[in-house]
Amino acid sequence: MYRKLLSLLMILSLTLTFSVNCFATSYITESEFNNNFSVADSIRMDSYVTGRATAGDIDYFVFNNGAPDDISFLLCNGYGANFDLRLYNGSKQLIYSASSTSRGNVNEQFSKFLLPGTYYVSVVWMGGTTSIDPAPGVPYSLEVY
Ligand SMILES: [Ca+2]
Ligand SMILES: [Ca+2]
Repeated sequence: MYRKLLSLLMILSLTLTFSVNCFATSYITESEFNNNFSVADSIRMDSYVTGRATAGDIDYFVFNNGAPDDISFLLCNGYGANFDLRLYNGSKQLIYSASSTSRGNVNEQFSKFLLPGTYYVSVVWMGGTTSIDPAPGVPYSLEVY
């Protein structure tokens, strides 16, 4: 009984964490031009970044992982575009690509065990909605934690 309650609580807290991630009110915003590795925006782990992407606008971010750990990546998307989320190591080699073919409210989420070092993440617009007013592009939020 206690065990069941505990797992229920864990599921509940995971659900809550997930919602908080997607609807956090405190963000840092991407800074264009960030369309390749050399001009990637620096982000900190456990903080949110928001940006906009569309056809022809790829967004690159770079972060430093301080300790060997399972690192989670969450891209929240609620505006009818299909985004892919890609992870690269410090040598700019692709480690993982999270892609869904679904549009709409489909988030990209994955975890990877990462050694300490520099990593890059890119957000790539793959289709669907091209722009949400007033600014060009389709909004998303990204968290590395
Ligand atoms: Ca952008
Ligand atoms: Ca960009």
